[in-house]
Amino acid sequence: MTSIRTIRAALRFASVLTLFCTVALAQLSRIETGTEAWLRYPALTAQAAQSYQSLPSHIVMFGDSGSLKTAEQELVRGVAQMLGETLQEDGRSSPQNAIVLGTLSQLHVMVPALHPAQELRSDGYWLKATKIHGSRSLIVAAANDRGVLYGVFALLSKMARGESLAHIDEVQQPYAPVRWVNQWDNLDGRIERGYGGPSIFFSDGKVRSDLMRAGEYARLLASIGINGCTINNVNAAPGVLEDSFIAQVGRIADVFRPWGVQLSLSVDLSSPKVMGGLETFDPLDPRVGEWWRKKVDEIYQHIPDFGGFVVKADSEGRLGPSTYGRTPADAANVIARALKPHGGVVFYRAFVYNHHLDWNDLKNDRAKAAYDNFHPLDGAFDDNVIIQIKNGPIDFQVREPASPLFAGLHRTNESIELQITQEYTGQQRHLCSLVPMWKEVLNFDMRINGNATPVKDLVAGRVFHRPVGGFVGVANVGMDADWLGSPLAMANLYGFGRLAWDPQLSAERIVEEWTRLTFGSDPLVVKTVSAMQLSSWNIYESYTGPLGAGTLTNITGNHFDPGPESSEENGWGQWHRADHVGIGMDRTVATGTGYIGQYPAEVQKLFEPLNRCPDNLLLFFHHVPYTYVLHSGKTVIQHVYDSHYDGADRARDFIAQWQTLSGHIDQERYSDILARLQYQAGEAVVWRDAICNWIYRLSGIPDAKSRVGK
Ligand code: GCV
Repeated sequence: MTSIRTIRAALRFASVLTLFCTVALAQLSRIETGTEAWLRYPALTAQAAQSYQSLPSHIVMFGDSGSLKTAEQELVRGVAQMLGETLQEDGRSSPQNAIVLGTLSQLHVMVPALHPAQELRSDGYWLKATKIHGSRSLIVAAANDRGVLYGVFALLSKMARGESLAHIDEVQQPYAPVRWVNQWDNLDGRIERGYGGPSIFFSDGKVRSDLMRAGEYARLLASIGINGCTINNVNAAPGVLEDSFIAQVGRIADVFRPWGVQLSLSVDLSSPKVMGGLETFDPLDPRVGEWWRKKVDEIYQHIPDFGGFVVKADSEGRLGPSTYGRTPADAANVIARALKPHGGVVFYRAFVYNHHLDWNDLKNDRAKAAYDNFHPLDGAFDDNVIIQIKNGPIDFQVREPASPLFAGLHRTNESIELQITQEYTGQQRHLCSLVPMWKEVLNFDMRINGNATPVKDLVAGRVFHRPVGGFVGVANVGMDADWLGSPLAMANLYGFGRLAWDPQLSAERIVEEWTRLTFGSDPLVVKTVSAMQLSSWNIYESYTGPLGAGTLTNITGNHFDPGPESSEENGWGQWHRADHVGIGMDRTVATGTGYIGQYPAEVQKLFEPLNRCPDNLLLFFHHVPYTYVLHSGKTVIQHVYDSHYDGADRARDFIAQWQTLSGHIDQERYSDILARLQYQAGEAVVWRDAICNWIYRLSGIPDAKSRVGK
């Protein structure tokens, strides 16, 4: 008995010492590398700290799960860094003068009279300042232990942003159960579309021996309410399901678990054949069903809280059920049935299309593929299958309309796939905040049966009362100190998490929160950085792909440089159809590909008539002459010229805006970001000149302001 106590005391001492050292190091030698992202917890000024003078000095915790312990440690760490005070974790059970952490049911055993204004759903939490038997307490109660962790992060975020806790009484609930990220990491350590260094999970075909960064990533994810992470590329290597590899993956799940992040894997549908030794992967062959069942059972032995699988099939060269004349529902269901007894889910991606389309056929249209493939299967998928739909019908271009498939599944679970990775939006070298773009798509009203049915409600399963659904973000954090290769790009990871938690939040609020947490609350910094972030998507669009023509990037190469000609004369279907007379894809029902007919009737009326179609999506839906006059009163060609010049000017203005912050933020991040903005300004000119000259050569129509073709 004595020895157990001694060991416990020693462990306790060691953990306090570690914490002390971590905090001391962070405070003393603060070099701003961006690693801490929005979890910096900087020491508050004496004035700011005053608001938290009456913060209780003890922690009382009900329960001892991994997530609760993590919550407690995070709270101690955050308060120590911001206030320089060590909260006492002395095992007390009295909630007086304490920060109380626990589930609502545990709290009620102690204090039956306390109730939040609404019933808490899974992962939801309640922050409440109250008096218990005359002394102050601060309650962090939740529906489950993970919710307590989220509540602690919310509390610390408020302190870091200077919000008072004195009278707090706030319930927060997630909008949907699925709030996941997909990493596209390859087992050799490279990341598909990765711009922030090599994988934090894999190296040389193995799970990395040091998973410290993976644990830190899970902490970042948990702090914004993300509860799942798929660790490998959707272009999945079958080897990920080898017995020896699953055991290794279990180590990643172990570092995720304390943060409430469920691990999942992308799988190759041909695995039963290519690595399982069967002669087929036909989803309707009973041997294949049995293979998946055994494989899944094995995974759960190593990872009891495994989340499930992501499937990319019949897409960009990946094998799929079409090999055997089977449907995506056949394929998804066979895996879903193996996962079902364990509570796992299958995300089946709707990104299924033919990349060998005949570009000469004006009726061909890649944008139609997702709806054509999945709408006829509505109702055929098992309840633990989720159809994962990219926000737009093509592929994460700078502007696309919301995919009509969101409105085309009434008896099937769905989730939206947003790309945090800036593949087509500047690859984290250009400032481009995607939060305003995501807000537009999430708020887009599909008007199903003439009712308000915004995309955010469809994916959350609220319209058709689906059991599961939500939000998936494709992320590409890597070993770079600042995770994404750019400190400013982290606003997109933060913004994705915040929108997945609550898509009602405004872009302004999210960006301001992120700025305060990342750079502090100096009013000039908050105003300037927020304004830059909020204008950046619009600016990037204006010098890369205005009027819905798509990002005119080099699509057969790096997806970064201008390359408008690369879109045409190939089977990939990212066509803009520019010729000597006009530009744009005719997707109308009347004369075009018929894509517009995939939307509910009211939405069709918005896009089909040329004179109603919004300017910013005109070229996505219509082929028009360069001389066509927009709602703005400008011709298409003049708009393209003006937009590119204006965009490049505004990108250059970022430099001056940033320079006003000299001396207001640390030198490391100031210089790093300044260099990036200077690079972006140069690139914007390259884009401007490339696109303006290209379209001038094609159309032969001069710029009214005589800037082009000189
Ligand atoms: C993982 C685009 C990207 C590919 C990506 C694919 C997908 O085509 O360029 O890198 O592959 O989308 O989402 O599956």
